[in-house]
Amino acid sequence: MRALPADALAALRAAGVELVTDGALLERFGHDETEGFRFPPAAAALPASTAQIQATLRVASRHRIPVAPRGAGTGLSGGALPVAGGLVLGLERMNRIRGLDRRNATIDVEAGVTVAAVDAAANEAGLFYPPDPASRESCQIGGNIAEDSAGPRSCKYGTTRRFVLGLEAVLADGSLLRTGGANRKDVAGYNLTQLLVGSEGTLAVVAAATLRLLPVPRERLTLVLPFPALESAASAVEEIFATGNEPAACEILDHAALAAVGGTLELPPALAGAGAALFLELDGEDPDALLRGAERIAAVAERCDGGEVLVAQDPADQRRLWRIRRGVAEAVKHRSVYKEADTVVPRARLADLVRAAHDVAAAHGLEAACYGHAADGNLHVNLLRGALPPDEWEARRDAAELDLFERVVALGGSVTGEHGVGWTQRRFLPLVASGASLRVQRALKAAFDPAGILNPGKVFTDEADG
Ligand code: LAC
Ligand code: ZN
Repeated sequence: MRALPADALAALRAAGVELVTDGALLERFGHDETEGFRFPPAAAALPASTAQIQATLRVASRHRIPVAPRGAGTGLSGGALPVAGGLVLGLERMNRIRGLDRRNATIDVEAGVTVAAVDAAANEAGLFYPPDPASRESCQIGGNIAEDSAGPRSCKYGTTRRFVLGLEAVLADGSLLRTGGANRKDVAGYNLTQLLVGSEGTLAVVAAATLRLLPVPRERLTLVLPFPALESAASAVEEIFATGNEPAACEILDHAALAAVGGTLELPPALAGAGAALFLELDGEDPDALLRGAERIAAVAERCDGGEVLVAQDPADQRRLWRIRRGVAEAVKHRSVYKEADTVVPRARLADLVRAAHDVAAAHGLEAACYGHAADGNLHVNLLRGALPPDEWEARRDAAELDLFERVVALGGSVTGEHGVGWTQRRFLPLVASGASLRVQRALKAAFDPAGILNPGKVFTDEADG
């Protein structure tokens, strides 16, 4: 890896920015949670204030050093990988909660605060922060904003972007950009806040954000529905929504996903042999209304060949069940080398998507583990290497993934629902973005970052590949 110029390092030190330059200590900045990639950077800068982020970017800009912004490194599309070398800009020391405004139900947080800590601070005021990625205990709000992350509760509450009211961000040249604020409505000028949400660290570095909070629902109910096959579970999803239910979460797991997580956690007997399962959360004010909802959903399950529904009212039981759902990604990873396709289709096409995933895996002779956010039509299709030799695996994997995304796009879907394009999905972006769309996206990139130092090699295929 090419070392950074000595005067760049000296300038960063003079600005008081904590630096990591030791090879062994840099190892942790060279990977995220995406498969087995390793791209150690030349150095990592860990600024502790917005002024230090500005100083870091001013130096990087002057020396044309590539900068890969990084939260906790829990991403699943390689968005934080420093593929072009240079500098990792880690936001972990930007970890202050600046203030919570009860009357406006907003919270001001720095980028390095974990999502769980944002929610815990909100809970103390009787409020909550709904987005709940599986990694919520460790992932950071800045990374969630960069990726527009989501989790089970996006079913009812929407993804991260719905909760971002304002940003304090730093441009590639070090200038400070404030967007939005605490206003619930604001149509003055272009909506730069929402442009930066989901921009994957390629347009600016988010230093802090003002987030919208909601009152904590008084009651929650968790339902787990076993099914003989993924197809029947997918049909049940369609019927649950068609019959006027609005769960807070509605998640789907196939047999292979259940088997993988069953290898790391104890499953309730009803799930141990199931072909698929749905995990639902109902929330609201009135416990009787939730129980009536649970009965309606149990009736749907029965019509779709489902087994007996597990209902958890006690918070500890609920947490135990959700641990199973949240543990799937880790469990699949431990089971086999894998490649994840983060497919998404309009919800009513979920059953078609499930069939397409099975067909494609079978056609390429691969095992697949499928799970995800059924309510959003967002299925993580994990292709598994199993015992295949590396060359054979890579050839089948690449062909299967392209085949799958072509089928997904034909169903009206897209090439990533929530994990981002990042490094691993770039070749698929042209399947959904037209020439005009890519032209505008590249022009935006050039307007924000003319020298192309921010997260190069991400999103588009024709930038420096490191
Ligand atoms: C999940 C992560 C992988 O849904 O997005 O568990
Ligand atoms: Zn997910």
